[in-house]
Amino acid sequence: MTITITAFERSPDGGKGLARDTRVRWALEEVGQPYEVRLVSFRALKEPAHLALHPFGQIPTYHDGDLALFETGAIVFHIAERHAGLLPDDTNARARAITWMFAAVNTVEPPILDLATARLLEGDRPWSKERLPLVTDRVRDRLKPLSIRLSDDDWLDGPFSAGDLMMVSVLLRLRASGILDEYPTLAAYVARGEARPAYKRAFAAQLAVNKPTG
Ligand SMILES: N[C@@H](CCC(=O)N[C@@H](CS)C(=O)NCC(=O)O)C(=O)O
Repeated sequence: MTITITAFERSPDGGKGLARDTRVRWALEEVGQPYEVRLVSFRALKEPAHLALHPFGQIPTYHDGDLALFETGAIVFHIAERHAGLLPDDTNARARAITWMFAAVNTVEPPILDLATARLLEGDRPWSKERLPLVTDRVRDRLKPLSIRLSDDDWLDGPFSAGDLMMVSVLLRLRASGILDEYPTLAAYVARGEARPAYKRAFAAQLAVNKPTG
C-alpha cells in the first residue's frame, strides 16, 4: 500500500516549510518510506470528504491501506513505531523519546502558536501592544529550560529520535520572531535538524509545491 498524506494546495508560508506536512514528510524521509501527497484547497479542507479524514478540517492527514490518521504527533509516532530509525530499541530510551514528542506538541508548541497568532492575526487589535510581551515571555519560559536541558548535547536524549524531529519542527516556527537567536544552544539544535539529509528532502518536496511563481 502507498502512504498518502495531505498538504495545502498552496501553503500560506509560501514554502518556508512551516506547514505541518513538513514534519510528516521528514519522518517518512528519515525511515526511507516513499509517499504520495494529495493537495487540498482551503475550501476542500472543510468539505465532508476531508472532514471524514480529519474532523477539524486540517492538514496533514495520513492514509495507508485501511488506516487513516490525523494529528502530526500521532502520525509521526505511528511512522516511528512501524519503521526503524526514529525510536530507540531500548524500552526506557524509547519511552523517553516519546516523552519528548509529547513535550514538543503539548508543552512547547502551544505558546509558540499563541505568539504566531498574536503577531500575525491580532497585531492590529488595540490590546496587542500590551499582550505581545506577555505572550513572548511565555515562549521564553519554555525555551530557557529546554536550552538548559539540551546543554552541549546534539540531541535531547542520546541519538536523534522522533522526539527531536517534533521538537525541531515546533521550534522552527520561531525563526521569523528572532527569539530563537536569544538561545544559541537551541538555534544550533534547530540548524542540526535542518542539516539532516532527510529534512532537506522533505523541505525541498514541500517547496516544489509552494514555490512562489512569477
Ligand atoms: N494539532 C494539529 C494541528 C494541525 C494544523 O493546525 N494544521 C494547519 C496547517 S499547519 C491547518 O490545517 N490549518 C488550516 C485550518 O485550521 O483551517 C497537528 O499537529 O496535526
